Amino acid sequence: MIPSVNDPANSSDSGIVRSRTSNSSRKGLKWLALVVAPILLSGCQLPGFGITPGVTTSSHKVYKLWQGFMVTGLIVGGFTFVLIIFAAVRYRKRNDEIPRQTQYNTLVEVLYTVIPTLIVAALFYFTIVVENPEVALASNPQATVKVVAFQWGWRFSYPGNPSVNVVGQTTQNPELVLPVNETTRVILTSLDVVHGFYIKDFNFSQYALPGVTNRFDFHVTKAGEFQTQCTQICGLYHSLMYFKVKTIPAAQYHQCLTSATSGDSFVACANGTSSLKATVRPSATQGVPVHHG
Ligand SMILES: [Cu+2]
Repeated sequence: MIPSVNDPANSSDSGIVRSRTSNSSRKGLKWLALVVAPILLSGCQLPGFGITPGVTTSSHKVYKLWQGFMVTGLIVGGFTFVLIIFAAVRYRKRNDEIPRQTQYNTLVEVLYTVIPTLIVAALFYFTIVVENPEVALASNPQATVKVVAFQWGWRFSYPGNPSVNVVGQTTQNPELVLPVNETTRVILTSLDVVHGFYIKDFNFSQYALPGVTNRFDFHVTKAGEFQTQCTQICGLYHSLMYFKVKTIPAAQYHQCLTSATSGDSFVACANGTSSLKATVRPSATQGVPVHHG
């Protein structure tokens, strides 16, 4: 409830009310400035709120969008929290008299309808601006990988070399190899139930849906190894559905893919080792196992 200083029923003490109101609104503004100023002044030193800028071209934009959402949420949530505490303390019950009734304040009602609508519209706009390029498909991706999720593992196959298939399930985390500074098309589906294809350092998540093929592109900017996991509870061993992403220089990627005779030799070449990686067993290229239950 916002007290109306123009209420004729209170004309006798309207001067006192006005001075109280202006005092408290000045105090409120001071507090608001104390909360908002550090956020504004810190500029690009904003915290990541649990995520990092990541290693793809779009992960940086997603990172900024996430920061924007978090800062907006903190301002709105903080402001609402202050108002609730202020109202509870300032207008707490002091005696049995019925307090002044100040509903139907048109200005306040218009403000609390219009401002949240504008905030949501702005968040929606920035989401579209960031998301549309992220899900847009390049006309000529330099690499392609097919990803099949299943209970409870992953299969990666590379149309550039049909003999390269990498499969891992439960404790055998398979390795997905991607080139750096090139665009890779990922073609994703699921054999059985809904799985979540999530790479933390890419700030990216996509459903692997049975009967549906999802396509998206990655443009990785940094070589390294990145952990991933299934983000949909998909059955008994969902918690073991990990895989590793290894990003390597594009020249090495294409050389390894061309010369590989199996998924294992491709992964070994990408890791610069002649021996096979422990995470991919020799039997892993024999196809996706069938699961029951
Ligand atoms: Cu899963």
